[in-house]
Amino acid sequence: MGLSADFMYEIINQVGNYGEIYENNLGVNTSLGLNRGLNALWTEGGLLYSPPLGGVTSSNVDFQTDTLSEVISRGKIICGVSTGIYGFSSQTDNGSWIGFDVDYCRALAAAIFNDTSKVEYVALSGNERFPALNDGTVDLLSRNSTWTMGRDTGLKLDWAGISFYDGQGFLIPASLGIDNASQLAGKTICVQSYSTSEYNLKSYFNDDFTQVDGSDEEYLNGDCEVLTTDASALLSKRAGFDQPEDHLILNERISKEPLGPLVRQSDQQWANITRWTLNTLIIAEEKGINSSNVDELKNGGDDETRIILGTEGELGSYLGLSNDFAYRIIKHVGNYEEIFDRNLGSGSTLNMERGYNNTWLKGGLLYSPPFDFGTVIPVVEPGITVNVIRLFGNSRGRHSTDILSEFRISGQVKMYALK
Ligand SMILES: N[C@@H](CCC(=O)N[C@@H](CS)C(=O)NCC(=O)O)C(=O)O
Repeated sequence: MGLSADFMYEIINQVGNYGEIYENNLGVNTSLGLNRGLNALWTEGGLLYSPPLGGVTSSNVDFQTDTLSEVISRGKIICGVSTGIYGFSSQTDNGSWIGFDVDYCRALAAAIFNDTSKVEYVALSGNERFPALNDGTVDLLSRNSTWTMGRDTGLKLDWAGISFYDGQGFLIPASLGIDNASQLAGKTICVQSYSTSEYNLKSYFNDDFTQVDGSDEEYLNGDCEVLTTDASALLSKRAGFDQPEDHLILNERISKEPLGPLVRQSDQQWANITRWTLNTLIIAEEKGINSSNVDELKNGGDDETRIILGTEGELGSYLGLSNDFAYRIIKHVGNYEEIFDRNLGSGSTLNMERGYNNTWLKGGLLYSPPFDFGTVIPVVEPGITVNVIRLFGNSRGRHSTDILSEFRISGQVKMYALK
């Protein structure tokens, strides 16, 4: 990033960590007396969650392109998915792709083409995925890929956000008679090379294990005694075993694995499209907008719902998309809850719990920034009279003809004006 190697040390040494800054400026011992609330750590009931740092990794490729224009002229998105993790991305007998990560690609196709079939899927192994994105073989990855600082900065990538909060676990034969991960030291362990799983494993066991490069096949062949990767992938793999009950997933999670779709960092517009496609799925669940009621809510919903669905405002045009891009996503693919349930949750054989992957309103970590309104006037001269239909902050949601000068605006204020 062009900083000194100890920049994090300097931040913490000179300013402190988040908790210190909060407590010193806003906390219960200050005149503001604020509780941490949503701003507590994720492990303490709040939403603060940082991707891990990850290993050292870098790429010199910085592929510049206008991805949206290329996608539109090509007539389809090229989406990199995993080679097969049931529930996330796998192929049916007739060759079509299904799963949670696949539905994200379909959502993107709905946003751009109003047609979920306009996707070409490229199956990529753990080793192949980042080079394929860096060199332009795929437009994005939607594939159990952990957001780490090392990858984000070193590989010049941009995560759209977190679509699935995961952690690394261990799958073992029940016959091994072990119930705690620390007892696995010295064992032969199957792990995908070039993955965060490999990196975490080495530091967890201090290199005291024998590594076999591989996954479920090698594990079932008996090449190793233990299989480790993201717990969600372990659940999915075990569900496909002939005798799933003969295998245990230990309770320990030895890492944070925030998974989500990602793109090259050199194309900000494309990054925004992928980010707000993910946020559409999340905010739609927050607001109870789903594929069954989206038509009704398009005209009958509250202010923000109409903004999200493009009935009012022109958010889509800022992304280079149709203003009803979010409507198209929800209509054709559904909201986050619908996608989770049919691929991973109660509507699937995996029957996973929502856990951290629930909306923040129900105790999970999924949280979308709000969608907002229409045309932006970036700089407003104090004293100027403008008809305003909505303002940020407390005045948000006001209707028509408030006079700006009444608000005694000074300096720079971003606001939305009547078109
Ligand atoms: N989330 C981890 C692990 C991802 C990973 O590559 N997992 C392996 C083991 S489940 C995998 O996806 N294998 C199937 C494949 O390569 O298509 C990461 O981003 O490094």
